[in-house]
Amino acid sequence: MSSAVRPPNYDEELVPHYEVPDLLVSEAGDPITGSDSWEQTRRPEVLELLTAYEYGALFPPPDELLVHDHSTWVRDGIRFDQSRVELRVRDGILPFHLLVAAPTTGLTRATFAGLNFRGNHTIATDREIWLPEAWVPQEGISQGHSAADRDRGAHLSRWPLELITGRGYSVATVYCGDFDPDYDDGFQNGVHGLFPRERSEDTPGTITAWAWGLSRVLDALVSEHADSSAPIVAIGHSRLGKTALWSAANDRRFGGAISNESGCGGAALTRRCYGETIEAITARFPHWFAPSFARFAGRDESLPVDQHMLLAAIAPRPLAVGSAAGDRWADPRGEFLSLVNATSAYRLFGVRPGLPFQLPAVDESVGEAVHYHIRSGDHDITRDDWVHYLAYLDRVL
Ligand code: GTR
Repeated sequence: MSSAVRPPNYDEELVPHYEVPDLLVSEAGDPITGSDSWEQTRRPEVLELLTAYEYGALFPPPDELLVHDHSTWVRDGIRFDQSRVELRVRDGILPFHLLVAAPTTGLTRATFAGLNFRGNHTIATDREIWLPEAWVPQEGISQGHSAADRDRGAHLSRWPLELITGRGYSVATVYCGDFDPDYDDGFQNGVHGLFPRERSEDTPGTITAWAWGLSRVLDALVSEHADSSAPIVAIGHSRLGKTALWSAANDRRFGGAISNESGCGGAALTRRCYGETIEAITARFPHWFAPSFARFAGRDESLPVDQHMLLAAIAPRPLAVGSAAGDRWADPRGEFLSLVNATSAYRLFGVRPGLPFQLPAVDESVGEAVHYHIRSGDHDITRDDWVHYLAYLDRVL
């Protein structure tokens, strides 16, 4: 963090008085009273505002998606499918490794589509899983920027595959760096390289690049399993939770979204300035957002959007927001209040969000059409989080 960044506020008394932008009034000042005016007027406006002021312009879909080198194996009641997918556009090719873990029954209630932080080989120990060919982050488990065998299974606890497949669900995952390496290179590499453009205020950041990638995971699943009617639910933890939300907000083919501790620029209300702020996030991660977002550093209240708008763009589809009590940086209360504010969009569709007014007790699960929980413990996605998400999806799907 640069020395100019103010220290985070963790005192509720010091949260500024704020008002979030009204979901139910259009930019022209007209009331939004039903699902039709939401779909035709307000949702497109919300997405445009989020594009212009926060995440940057969307990339077009690729011209072609080719699946190569398909392999499959079974272990402990889980069927693994691995493939190398090539995305082709006029000016280039972007390859990625897709890993799917499914129940061996061949029946799936729903597929969780989520990017992973450091490579498919970190989510399971199976030696069949290819190492990423792309740059991988240096901190933590790997040394240098190449993936290594010793990192196999390093993130096992984040992906409890036996639990998920045992409950009849599948997981489809890709290493986020296959779509855009997580460092600031001035918006050049990864997906950016496929669609070169002049730098501007709404140049897409890495979250938009990853969100585009998650839609390509969905494309690949749909092309491989055209006969399946099981919904595909976007999921992500932290920066990849921001990604899952932005992807599902734009791409209606996702049957729902799950945000695990996505915090600032994800589920949490920006205007609370609790924990991570625009100033802090754009100083450390200037490449995640469009350049326009950093202009609001230190004046979060004047940002024309707030994160309840991102959540509302997912309505009326299932939406779960999970926080952790020890993860003050991601502002659990701000994540809860953002979801509460987003429920006015859900009500337009006649669904009952069923959220309480107050932050629920730790480890309790609340909501009807939408879900919220705050887990005990720190910043992570754990088996306990998955237990909440599975119970919620069992109920609403
Ligand atoms: C933090 C960042 C958060 C969150 C987190 C993560 O350092 O400040 O916004 O995204 O990383 O992705 O683990």
